[in-house]
Amino acid sequence: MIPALIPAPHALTVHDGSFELTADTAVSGPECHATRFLTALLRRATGYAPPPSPEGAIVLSLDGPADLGEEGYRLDVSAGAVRLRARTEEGLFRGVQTLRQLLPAGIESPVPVPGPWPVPCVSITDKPRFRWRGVMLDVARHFFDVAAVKRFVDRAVPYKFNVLHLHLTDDQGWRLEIASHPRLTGHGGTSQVGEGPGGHFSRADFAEIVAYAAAHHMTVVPEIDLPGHTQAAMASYPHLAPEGVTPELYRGIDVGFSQLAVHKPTTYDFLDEVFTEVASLAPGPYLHVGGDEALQTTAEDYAAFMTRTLPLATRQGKTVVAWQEAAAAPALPEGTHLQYWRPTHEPVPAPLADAASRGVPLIMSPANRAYLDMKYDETSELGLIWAGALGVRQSYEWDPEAVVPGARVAGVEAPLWSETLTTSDDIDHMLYPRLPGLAEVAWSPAPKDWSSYVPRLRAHTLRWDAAGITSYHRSPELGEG
Ligand code: TNX
Repeated sequence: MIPALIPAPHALTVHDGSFELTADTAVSGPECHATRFLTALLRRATGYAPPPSPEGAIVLSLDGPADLGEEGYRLDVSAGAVRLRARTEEGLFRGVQTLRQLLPAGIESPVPVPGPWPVPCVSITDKPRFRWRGVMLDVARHFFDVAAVKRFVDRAVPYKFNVLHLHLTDDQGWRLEIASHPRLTGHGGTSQVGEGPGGHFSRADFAEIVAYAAAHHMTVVPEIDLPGHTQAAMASYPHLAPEGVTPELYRGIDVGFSQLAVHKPTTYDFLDEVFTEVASLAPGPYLHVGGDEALQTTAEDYAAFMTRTLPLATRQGKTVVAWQEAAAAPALPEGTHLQYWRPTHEPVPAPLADAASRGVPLIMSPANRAYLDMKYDETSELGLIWAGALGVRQSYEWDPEAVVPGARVAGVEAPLWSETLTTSDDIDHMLYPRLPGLAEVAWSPAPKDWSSYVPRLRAHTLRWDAAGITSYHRSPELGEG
C-alpha cells in the first residue's frame, strides 16, 4: 500500500512493517518550531505525553545531506525508530508534515482519540520543485480577523505552503493600521462587500499573524494594491484622489474604477510613509504593490507611477512583487517578481513575455487553474466564474513551466478572492479539495498523474473529517470511496 502523501515526495520507498507510536514514544529534536509542532500534534490527538528524551524513538536532527537544500528532508521509518533529517529547521518542519500524513487520519483530531498509531516503514528523500508555494487571502473584499487568518494558515501548513500573501487593501476596505494615516482603517476599514461592518488589523494583530505564520515557516507577503483598487484609501484622505474630493466608501464587487492621484507629489510621500510602516510590520523580504486592473490609468501614467513607486519599495530593502500588468513598467528593480494571473488560454501579453525573456521570475496563479475563488461548477453557490468553472482535476493537471515558455518560474500561488466569501467555512469550501492539488503542482516533480492522485486525495478527506472541517466541497470528481 502506497501511503497517501500530498504533495507526493521526490523519492519514496515503502518497506515491510510499521513503527508503532505508543504512550512511551518520546520525541527528540533541536529546540525549534518543527520539534514543538510535532510534539504538540502527537499529544493533542493521542493524549500521550511522554517526557522529552534525548534518545527518543522519533528523532529530528539538522544533519541532513547537503543536497537536500533549504527545505528538503530525509525521513526514515523503521519498526524501531523514526529518523527525520534536514539541513534547516524549515526542512524539518516540511518533513514533520510528511510524518503527520503517514499517521492514521485520527492524528488530525483536536481531542484525544484511541489508537493504534502505526507509521508505515518508508525511506523518503524530498525537496520542493519550486521555492515559492503561496496561498493568498483577500481580507479586503470581506474582512477576516486574526483567528480566521490563523485557521487559513492551518489549512495550508499540512500541504507545505511557505508563502502567506495577504491582499490588505482594495476598493472595499483598507485592512492594516497605518499609524501615520489613521483614517485609512478608521474610515477606510469600516466597509466591505455588502452590509457588514468591515474591520482591520491593528499593528498588534498583524504582528500576531506574522508570528503565527513564522512559527509555521510561512513568509507573510503584504500587498498594498496600487494605483487602482484604491477607493478605500481615497475615501479616507481627499488628497489621494485625483479630484481632491473623497469618494464614498464602496460596497460592490466591480473592479477597475478607481485610481490614486498619480500626478501629485503628495501621493508618493504617502506611499513612502505607508511602505515604511508595512515594511517594518512584515519582516519578510517581499512587498507586493499590486498594479492590476488600473483601468482608469493611461499607459503613460501607469509607467510613470511605477517608475516612482517601485523604488519606494526597494528603498525599504524589499523585493518587489506585482501582478503581471507591472511588466509594463519601464524598469523593474532587480529581483522583482511578477505574478501571472490571467487565464492560460489568453495570449501572453508582449510586455510580460519580454520581461520573462529577460529572466524576471514569475509566480504562476493563472485564474483558470489557481484561482480558488472560481466556482467548482455552475451549481456552486459560492465563488465567481469569470475565468470559467474550476474543477478539482483542472486545478491539478497543469504545468507552471508551460504557461510562459522559457520563463523562470519562482513557483505557484493559489489566490482566494473574497467577494462572495464571508465565513471561515466558506473559505474551507473553496480551499478543499483543490488546495492540495495546487500544493502538489508547486512541490512535487512534474508530470502529474490524476489517476494516482485521486485515491490519495480521497484518503485526505478522512483527515479533514477528523480535523472537524465540515464544509469542504464534496466533489463528484473524487468518485466513490
Ligand atoms: C481579478 S486577479 C482581480 C481581483 C478580483 C479577482 C476575482 C487580480 C490581480 N485582480 O481584483 O478579486 O479577479 O476573481
